[in-house]
Amino acid sequence: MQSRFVIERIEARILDIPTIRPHKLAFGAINRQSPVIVQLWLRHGACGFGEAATIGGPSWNEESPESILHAINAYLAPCLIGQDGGSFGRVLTRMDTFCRGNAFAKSAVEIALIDAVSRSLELPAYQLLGGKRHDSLPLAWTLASGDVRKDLEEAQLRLEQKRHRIFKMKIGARSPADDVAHVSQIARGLEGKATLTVDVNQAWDGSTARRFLPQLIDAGVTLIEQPVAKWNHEALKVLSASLGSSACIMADESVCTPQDALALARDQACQVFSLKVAKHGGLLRTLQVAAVAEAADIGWYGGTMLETSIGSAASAHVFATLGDQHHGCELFGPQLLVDDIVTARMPIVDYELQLPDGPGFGIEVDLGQLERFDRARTGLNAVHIDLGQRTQP
Ligand code: MUC
Ligand code: MG
Repeated sequence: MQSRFVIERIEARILDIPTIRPHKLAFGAINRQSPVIVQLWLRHGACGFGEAATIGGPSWNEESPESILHAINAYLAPCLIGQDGGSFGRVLTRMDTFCRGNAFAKSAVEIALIDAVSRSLELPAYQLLGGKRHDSLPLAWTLASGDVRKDLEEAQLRLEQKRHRIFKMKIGARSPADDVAHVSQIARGLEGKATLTVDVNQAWDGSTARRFLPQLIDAGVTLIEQPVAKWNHEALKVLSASLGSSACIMADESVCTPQDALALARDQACQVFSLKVAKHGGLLRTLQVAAVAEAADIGWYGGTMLETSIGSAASAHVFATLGDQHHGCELFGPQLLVDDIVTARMPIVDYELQLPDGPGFGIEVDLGQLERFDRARTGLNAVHIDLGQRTQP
């Protein structure tokens, strides 16, 4: 093959990195993240890194670190070795032919490929994705300790450090009335200093959402993420129509494929999409979902699955190419982990995440750190979600 970008080798491994504190979501709590890290070598020598992270094994969606690793090792890597990696579209089609679904696994491979090709060309990856329109993006932090005092302390510190002034609260594990009380207390503590959002992670049914969302808005919340089940477009539509201009409904679990995006747009079911490279199946498919958003006058938000600096930098590169109709990003994954796997993290200046400009995703991976956290070396087991404070089941 004549191509400069023939794929020579692909390796993947699971890392286990503790979080700085328990992270509590509607469906349970985690103390550890288990990102899958991919290394992809091109025949002429360039190497790229990719990542797919999910939260609490297969409890956020169907994929788990173990299923991602298996899909890459058993199906995706073998079907790509010896292929021309310079045609990203063909690579995606080939992965789809050998393996249906498995968007997270495909995204880790595609990220590594785009890193390797842009490093070969000595270009930042955003240059291959259309060029950057943002040098930085407002960076949210998630308050998810489950404790009002601790959440407020965390928020105050981050405001003082000029790191974050958008705070997202994870709700849905307790009764809706308790959640409203928790959010109201935090809102009072941060009044006039911060923008507040909530993520219900599908925990409510339509009537609970209709009853309690107005109370959250009265408390000062302006963006409400995935209040109901991902299939429940009807409830999303009713909520979007009824909230007026005081707050926006954001789809997260509901919007994975471009077809999901089209259906939500057609139903006028939300005002914002949370874009996440992993659930869309890679950087190019994130651009496709973002194109539907722009065409339908839907805003975007730079979402996270709590990746290390590899996945976060890859996400920052694609988000930097998108338009102005955004609500900032939440690429704070590296800050939630006790340590990172790069030599230097993306800087945060005046509440904004700064896009790194070097070749590839502009970050350098520390191979020693990969060894340190490698599950194959530490022998740790799969993460099981901790049902802790949940009132059900
Ligand atoms: C989600 O559903 O948005 C992102 C940040 C966080 O705290 O949880 C996630 C997943
Ligand atoms: Mg979410």
